[in-house]
Amino acid sequence: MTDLFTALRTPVALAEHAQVLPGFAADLADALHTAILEISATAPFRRMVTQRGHAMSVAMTSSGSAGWVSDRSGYRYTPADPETGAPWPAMPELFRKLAQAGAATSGFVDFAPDTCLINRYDPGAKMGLHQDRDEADFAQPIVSISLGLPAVFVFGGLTRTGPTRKVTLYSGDVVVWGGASRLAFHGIDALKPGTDPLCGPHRYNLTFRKAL
Ligand code: MD6
Ligand code: FE
Repeated sequence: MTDLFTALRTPVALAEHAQVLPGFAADLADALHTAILEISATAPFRRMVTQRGHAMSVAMTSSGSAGWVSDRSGYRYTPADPETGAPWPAMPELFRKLAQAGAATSGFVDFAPDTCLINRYDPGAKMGLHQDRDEADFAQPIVSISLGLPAVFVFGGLTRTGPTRKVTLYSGDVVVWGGASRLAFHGIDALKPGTDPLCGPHRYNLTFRKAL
């Protein structure tokens, strides 16, 4: 019989080729948090505007050879931070290794992320249902790491209006998806206020992708 802690870390399937790895990054939470603060000292968190001109409630920055940006002309990946003109901070080796380990654990052995988008949620911030489809190569999965306050992740299918399921993501949880689920719709419900021992009033999410 497996013990309680092993059971807690058993992958939770969301759909074909999509699963949560509970606590996979928990031991590295402190180091991840420190790296986020370092990156955001160079490339500050900012609330970008959508094509329609609405400020997003989630604040974002990036690391890696490409960073995700949104403005009145649409969504895209850029090699430099448009706020500073400087290249995005390098992706920390810790980030890359952890993302590759999560991917490999989920059956994606050759994951080569070139970007890590960092989302910061403050109470009330949310992300509507969307697909991640600004990347060149949908054969590569996405790996996402949650840190700080818990959030309700909404996971749907390949159409916007299909059924969804909800799962709470806790600090240290990793989500991996690709293959048949690579273009699944998903979002995050409004963050409930709280105080996380490490991240205070925030939730951070790191999403790793092969963008270019
Ligand atoms: C978030 N995540 O967890 C938002 N996208 O804050 C995403 O939008 C996401 O977690 C693709 C794959 C995994 C994700
Ligand atoms: Fe997404």
